[in-house]
Amino acid sequence: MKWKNPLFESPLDFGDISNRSEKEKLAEAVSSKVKDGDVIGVGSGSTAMLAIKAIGERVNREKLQVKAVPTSKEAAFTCAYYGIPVSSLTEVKPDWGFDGADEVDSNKRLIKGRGGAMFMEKLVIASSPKTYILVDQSKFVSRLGEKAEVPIEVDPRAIHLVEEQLIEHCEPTYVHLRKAAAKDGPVITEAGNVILDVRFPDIPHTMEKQLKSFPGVVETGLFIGYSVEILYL
Ligand code: ABF
Repeated sequence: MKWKNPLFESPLDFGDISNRSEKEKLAEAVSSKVKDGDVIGVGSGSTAMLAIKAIGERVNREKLQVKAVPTSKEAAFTCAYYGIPVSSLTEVKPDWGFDGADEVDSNKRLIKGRGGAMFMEKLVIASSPKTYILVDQSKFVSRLGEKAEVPIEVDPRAIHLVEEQLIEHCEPTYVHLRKAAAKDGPVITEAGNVILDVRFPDIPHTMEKQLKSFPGVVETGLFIGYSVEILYL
């Protein structure tokens, strides 16, 4: 008897998604950029999942040979579900990529990391000559940090050290340890770290590098100066 993977039996509908129809149009737009033979960096979050679906449908319909470099287990699973072969940065270099964001300002500076995958997202974006950032209208801000907190992925042994450094050097409005739910323990990232969600009164251009210089900081959700093109309706 042929074994069927039970993970792939029920339809994948991604649950409730805010601004879904706008995100679906962005997903279609990015899927039209796929060419036969492409190695594609694949982001995380709901917009990226809809884009994987649109790409998977095109790839299957047109029998295109592509490879995906996923930024999370969620992205890898969704690629597998739609029959898109996955690879990794140790094997291939992406030709281009796509991802979502939580905030974008007029200088293409981003805050990402609501799903806690910013470590891999940054590795894949930094390895790709160009990444399309798919954003619905709710993501545009005139001042970075206007609505979103900046997530900082931290080795669990360094929480207090990083918090002290943040307070001493960056004067944050607050620093919160991200929890799975109000009474639960901390969210643990795929790399086994925790996340501090930090509100800053101001985010200067130098802040991404400054935060990375603190011992214990693995990655941040600030994406400043990367090769990105913002895709919106
Ligand atoms: C990922 O998904 C994250 O970096 C970002 O935080 C989030 C955007 O989510 P969505 O596409 O669901 O709005 O891209």
